[in-house]
Amino acid sequence: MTTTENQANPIGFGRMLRKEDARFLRGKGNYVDDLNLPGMLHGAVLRSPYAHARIKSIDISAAQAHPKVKAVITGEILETLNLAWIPSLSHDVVAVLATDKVRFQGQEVAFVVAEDRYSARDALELIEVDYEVLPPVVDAKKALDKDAPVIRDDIAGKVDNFIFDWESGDKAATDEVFANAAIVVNQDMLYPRVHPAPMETCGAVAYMDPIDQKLTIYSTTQAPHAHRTLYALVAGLPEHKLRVVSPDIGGGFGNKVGIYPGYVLAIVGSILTKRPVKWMEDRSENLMSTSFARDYHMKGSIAASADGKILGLRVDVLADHGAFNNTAQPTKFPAGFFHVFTGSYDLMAAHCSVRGVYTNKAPGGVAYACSFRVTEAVYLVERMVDRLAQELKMDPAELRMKNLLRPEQFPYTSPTGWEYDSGEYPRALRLAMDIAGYEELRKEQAQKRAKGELMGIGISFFTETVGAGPKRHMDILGLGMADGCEVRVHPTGKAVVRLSVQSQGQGHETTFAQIVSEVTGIPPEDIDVVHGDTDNTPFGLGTYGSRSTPVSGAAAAIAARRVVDKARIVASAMLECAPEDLEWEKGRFNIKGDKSVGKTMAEIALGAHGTVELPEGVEGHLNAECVYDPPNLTYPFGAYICVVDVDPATAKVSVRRFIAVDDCGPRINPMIVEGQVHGGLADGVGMALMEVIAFDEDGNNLGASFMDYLIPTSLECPSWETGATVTPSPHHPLGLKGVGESATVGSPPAVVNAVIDALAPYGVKHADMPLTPAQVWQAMQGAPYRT
Ligand code: MCN
Ligand code: CUM
Repeated sequence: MTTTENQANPIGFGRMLRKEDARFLRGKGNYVDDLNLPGMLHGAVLRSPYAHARIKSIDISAAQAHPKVKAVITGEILETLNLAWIPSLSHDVVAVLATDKVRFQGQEVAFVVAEDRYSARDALELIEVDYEVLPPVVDAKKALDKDAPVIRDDIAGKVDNFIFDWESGDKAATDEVFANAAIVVNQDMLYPRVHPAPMETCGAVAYMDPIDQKLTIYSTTQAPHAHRTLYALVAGLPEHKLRVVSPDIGGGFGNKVGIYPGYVLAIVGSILTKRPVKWMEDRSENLMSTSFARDYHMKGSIAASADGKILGLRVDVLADHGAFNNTAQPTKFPAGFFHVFTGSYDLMAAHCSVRGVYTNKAPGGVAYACSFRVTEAVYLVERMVDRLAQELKMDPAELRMKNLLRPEQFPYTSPTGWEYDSGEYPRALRLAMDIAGYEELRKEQAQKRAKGELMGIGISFFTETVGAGPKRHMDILGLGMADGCEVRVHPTGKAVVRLSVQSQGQGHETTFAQIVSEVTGIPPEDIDVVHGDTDNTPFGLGTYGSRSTPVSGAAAAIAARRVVDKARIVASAMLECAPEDLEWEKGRFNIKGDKSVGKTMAEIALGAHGTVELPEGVEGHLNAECVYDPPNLTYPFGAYICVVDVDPATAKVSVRRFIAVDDCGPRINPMIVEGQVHGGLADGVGMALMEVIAFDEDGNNLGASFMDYLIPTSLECPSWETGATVTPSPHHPLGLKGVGESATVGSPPAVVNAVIDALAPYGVKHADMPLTPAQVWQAMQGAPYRT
């Protein structure tokens, strides 16, 4: 495999500038909000100012009388179309527009369609809603109190805010391990509610063509095919008359997996007005009402022998799912993949239980590069291991080295049933320690402590679980998670690859061309990648859970191999020899033993489309397709080390260095992988130090703008130091593992571990994220404090 380190386009894998940047860098991207269809109208959503209130009446007459308003839609009107409520992704229902009650601040109450965006927004002010304010449930820990207000009284017979109980692992075996362990450490921790906050907010343009009755929905979606099928199932629209187009997406990060009320409202608006309708939310709407992430209250316990052999792990989770259970994960897993929480260690037993509750907050939960909640799982185990190191007075690197899974244990089945495909963990940790100069850093830390300076070194080692998923275990609302790919080679040897996944910034137009190039030898610049249009791409479930490379990448590799297999037959017909007498040399077939006689892919393509006589039963042209049902997920991993300085006077944390060694198998494009890692590390610094969606006691969202919801900038980030090891996946056709969420999953515990390490002279054992100066200051004063 080529690993060309220059920026010239390689054949196959290697560093290569992104093809899509030709338009992005010139400001020529084509986002949903760039669309301007003839006669297009604009929609705006009226949202609830209250977290919990009964709707007594809605008066839309003044809004309807506005000269530029074309339609005003309420929940009552949607009820007549059977669209007031739609199924959620987790066997619940979600209100498109509130009918009975509003259940979180920012919930959709009415929709105005007008000639222009300004008039639509102006008309919202003319709608009179009479609310009866109800007490809200804001604290998940109080959601199950006897006297807690019942949020979901729309569900027949519902008398509490309980959603589900779910568990994994062997409870009895775990209890026994704990009963016999020399050391048990307990730690409560919160992974706070955060938001993916993509640069582009969510939006849609819907157009129902009144002539051919075809509905086209241009929307910010990570999963166009899944959306189309769900629209068909929910609204009873014929699927062949539905086209979902996802143009350029300005960041998804899980925020654009689900179907939002606004999309449905744009569709209904278009059906009612017979004109295209655009709906585009603003920043506050995005932060207040779309998929949040995390909000896991965790009670962890870790058991070990006196000399630091980790024996068992258990955790009880209270999961705040907001007002509707609309988390997006494979059906059988209400807590996503949280039960991979034993992480990278070889333990005897483990058990987790998760209880989901409703609160008066926006729904969601699975977003923000979470790998279906592996983020929460990695945070839990990596904080617990550090807590254990603290109690044992053992170096956290040494404790990890002692307990990491060893290469010969792979494939490894975890105590909760995951089969890790491959790994060389100690090598990755050693490399990270070498890059960091770990031993020297510890010496420096000791010298600084002697002077009263606070320096901290934090480690995390993570195992990711990506590439959902095998059909036998995983589906989303009954749809299997296979992905399709079609490769078509044109007569002159150029090619087009059609994918079911959808890039939101990950660079698929480049990397999928590189995959096909790697297999066929056609240069990547001669391969066009088509995605994001259900009329022009094969079915598949879309991009999330870093599944594009593990699933769709495998489909592309196999389809490309099928092209090469076919090319061999065509070449043999052209050269009048047997297919077995040919030898493949990336991009051409030669007669075995004589490189001077052969045919290039371009010549073969022309032959396949030309008059060459092919053997009986072999069809012409040079196309192939594949639907890939992955046999297992892929398990990328990494070792991260963070160095922080804490100002003892102001409690401000500065991240001085961050070392990240990632192993995602072979790298298609090392530059893109580094970009993915850099972005994820910034996410981690953000979550660890500043990001949180906080609420006041009335359920008011306190983070509804970037003035209040802080995201990291280059000023808070050090110059990342990255490294790589390469452990191929044994089951992926090219050995590839996903990487898109690795750094977001792996980095928060490294930062938190570093801060807690810095605060050791104060006896601090734990403090919850975000570690703002106020939070760190309180920890230094010994007072437990929560944002
Ligand atoms: N890649 C590679 N070699 C590998 C693995 C991956 O070169 N061994 C490349 C891929 O080909 C792809 C990129 O790295 O171009 C990420 O690949 P993958 O891990 O397969 O993840 P996906 O493409 O499925 O992307 C999804 C993932 C998720 S779930 C979130 S959330 C997230 C992330 O990607 N959202 C992002 N990274 C993001 N990056 C950007 N810019 N924008 C987002 O919204
Ligand atoms: Cu969980 S965020 Mo990504 O899987 O789209």
